[in-house]
Amino acid sequence: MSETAPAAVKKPSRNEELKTAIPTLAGNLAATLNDPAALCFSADDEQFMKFHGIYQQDDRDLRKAGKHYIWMIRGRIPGGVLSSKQYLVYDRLATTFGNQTLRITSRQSFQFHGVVKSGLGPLMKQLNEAMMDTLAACGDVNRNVMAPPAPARNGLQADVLADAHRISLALMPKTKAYHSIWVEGVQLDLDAPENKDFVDPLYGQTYLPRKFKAALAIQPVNDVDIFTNCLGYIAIEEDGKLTGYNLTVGGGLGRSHGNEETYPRIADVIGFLTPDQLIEISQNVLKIHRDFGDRTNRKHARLKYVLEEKGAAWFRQELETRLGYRLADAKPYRFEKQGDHFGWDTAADGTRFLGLYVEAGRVKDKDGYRLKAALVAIAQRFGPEFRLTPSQNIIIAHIAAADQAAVTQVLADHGIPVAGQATAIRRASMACPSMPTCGLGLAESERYLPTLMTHIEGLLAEVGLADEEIIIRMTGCPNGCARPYMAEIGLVGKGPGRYQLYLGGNEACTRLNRLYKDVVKDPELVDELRPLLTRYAKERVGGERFGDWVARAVWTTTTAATN
Ligand code: SRM
Ligand code: SF4
Repeated sequence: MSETAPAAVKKPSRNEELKTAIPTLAGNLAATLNDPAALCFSADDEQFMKFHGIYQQDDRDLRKAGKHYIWMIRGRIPGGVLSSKQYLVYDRLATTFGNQTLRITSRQSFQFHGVVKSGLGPLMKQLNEAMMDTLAACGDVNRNVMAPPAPARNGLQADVLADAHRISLALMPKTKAYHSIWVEGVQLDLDAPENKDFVDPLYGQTYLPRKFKAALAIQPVNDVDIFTNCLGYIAIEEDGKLTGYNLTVGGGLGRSHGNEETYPRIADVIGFLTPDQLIEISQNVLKIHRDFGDRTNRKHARLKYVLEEKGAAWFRQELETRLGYRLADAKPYRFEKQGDHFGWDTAADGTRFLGLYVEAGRVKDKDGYRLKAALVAIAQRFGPEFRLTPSQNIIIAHIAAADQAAVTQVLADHGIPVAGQATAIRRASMACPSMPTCGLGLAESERYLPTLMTHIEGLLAEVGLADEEIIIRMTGCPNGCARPYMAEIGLVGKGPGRYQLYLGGNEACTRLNRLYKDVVKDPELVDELRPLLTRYAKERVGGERFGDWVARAVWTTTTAATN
């Protein structure tokens, strides 16, 4: 008998069992969809639905009166670019089947919220009939691929956007269940030869251990927050032409309160590749996650943990072995800022584009502010392109120079100013949805940040910094959907009305911030920030940003609070 018992073999998670049992991801979705008496989908089907871009939720404001089921649907919109025709379909579906709003996400997509069960089938069918889809917008697969949204100032942007589309297509799951359920409205025929022993050619039978995220960036603007992605490409140019990309791997932000095994992580820069290598490298990075990610613990299953535990050198070697060739070394690169462009500007082709601030990414009509109606009017009259940004804002692109004033007028008629859209600090803020739709929210976020920003604007004026931009991001829980761990001030929900306060990210979003205070109650947030901002106003050197001042003056004199 051996002296020590063998280490217990950890059991794969429930999601792994589900994927193994039904690799087509069909679940029992069509039957429940077509059964008017069924109020909701089963717990197992909830997991399958995610791969189809759909979340089963319940309205948390109404919970006291019982569960009121609603569905959230997320689009697959690589690089966030939509034609006017496509935009009008999104708008119409949100009006007919959703809660009359469209939510621009922090990964350049749209979400419908508040869709009722009877609207789910028609919404999905009509979206697909308009040649758009939601496949793989959620689930253990590659998610919406991000790319810089600003229209081309040189040849680079169009190439990078085209590469975002190539990656998105190459990493799509191949199951026929999506088409069968949402377009044909019937359960997938599991006896058909192509479905019987279906195994996805890229993902295998069990897909990935967890979600996978990819983005492309054009330096010096890090608008896509490249280092927070599992897979990233930093464009390298020569004479305005794309020569290739630096590959980044292993970023991610999600964590859980009180669980030291979970943490945000900045990606490693692995090497350089040419555009013709892009697809095989993307697929092989994904396969390394597939083969080495932790399938026993979903909180520890992202690619970032493989990188952290095995190291960047190991990763590069594993990738090169799979590719059968060596990667070139990474080229020098430099990021200077993140964020969006606001107001009118001119693209390389001479057309005009307009960056519009959208509070918390919510396209809606409320009181005198009628953004939703204005965008419809602009789409119908001028036919521009709509570009969703990773900071939840929108760019109206390809407007003829002669139409610029008319577009400005349409917006003004709907209560939307083009000049002075919001203060610099408000424009640089982001919040995740949290209440009432997100089942994981611990504290308010989207509904609370605007009020808090008004108080912070007052505080900035009080200390003489009214025009200062400070990146503030809030989330209702530690999952990090609005990327709070990269912000100069990050607020992370801990419980109702309570937030963790993180400080010290930088303008280029290349540095993680640190926990400054573990619990701050919402009425005390401004008082907590007052002494810091007062000191910053006095001590900053030149145009030093708040986050850089924190890193210089606060981090060196305080010990980080504990998780
Ligand atoms: Fe997220 C889960 C919303 C970007 C990390 N996220 C969720 C869910 C689906 C809640 C759930 O699982 O039940 C949220 C739906 C709320 C609702 O009612 O709409 C949700 N995430 C969002 C969006 C809409 C936030 C936003 O303000 O725009 C973003 C949708 C992006 C998209 O179009 O695909 C969104 N989520 C992110 C990001 C930022 C990013 O990708 O750039 C992150 C951090 C980066 C990362 O992935 O590491 C993020 N979301 C998470 C996590 C934590 C994952 C982890 O590694 O632990 C969860 C929880 C989970 O997956 O179990 C989550
Ligand atoms: Fe929900 Fe948390 Fe994501 Fe906010 S950060 S949307 S509360 S999962």
